[in-house]
Amino acid sequence: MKLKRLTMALAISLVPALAMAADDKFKSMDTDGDGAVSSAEHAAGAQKMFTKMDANHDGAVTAAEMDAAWAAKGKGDKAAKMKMSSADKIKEIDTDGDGKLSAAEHAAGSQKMFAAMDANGDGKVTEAEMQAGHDKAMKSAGH
Ligand SMILES: [Ca+2]
Ligand SMILES: [Ca+2]
Ligand SMILES: [Ca+2]
Repeated sequence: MKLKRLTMALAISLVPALAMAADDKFKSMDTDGDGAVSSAEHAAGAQKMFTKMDANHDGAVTAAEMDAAWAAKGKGDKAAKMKMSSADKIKEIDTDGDGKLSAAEHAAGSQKMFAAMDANGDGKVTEAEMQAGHDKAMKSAGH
């Protein structure tokens, strides 16, 4: 009985935490709080993410650095389910093919992603567009 109640309490407390994580990501990018992420806000968010992933600060993000960043965020399992490794993700936007992402390559890649997510082309991505765009991107990239 006690154990069951504990499991229930855990399940209840874990679910909102997961939902909040996605919401937080959107909110952290929506810096002016108007409920939509503009391309400038998205670019700033992408730059912040790049800096965070570049653990040795050499101006390039390797697959290992990306893996470590995702693992630290607790998204490793999700990434594995999407069947897209960090190396694959890098390949998608590694325009000079050196196997690493420069800040410029990452910026260009996230700009492309922003354009793909902005379904109605108004230069802003709402939370719904972001969710739908991510799902689509992950599916089409899943080969
Ligand atoms: Ca905004
Ligand atoms: Ca690096
Ligand atoms: Ca590169």
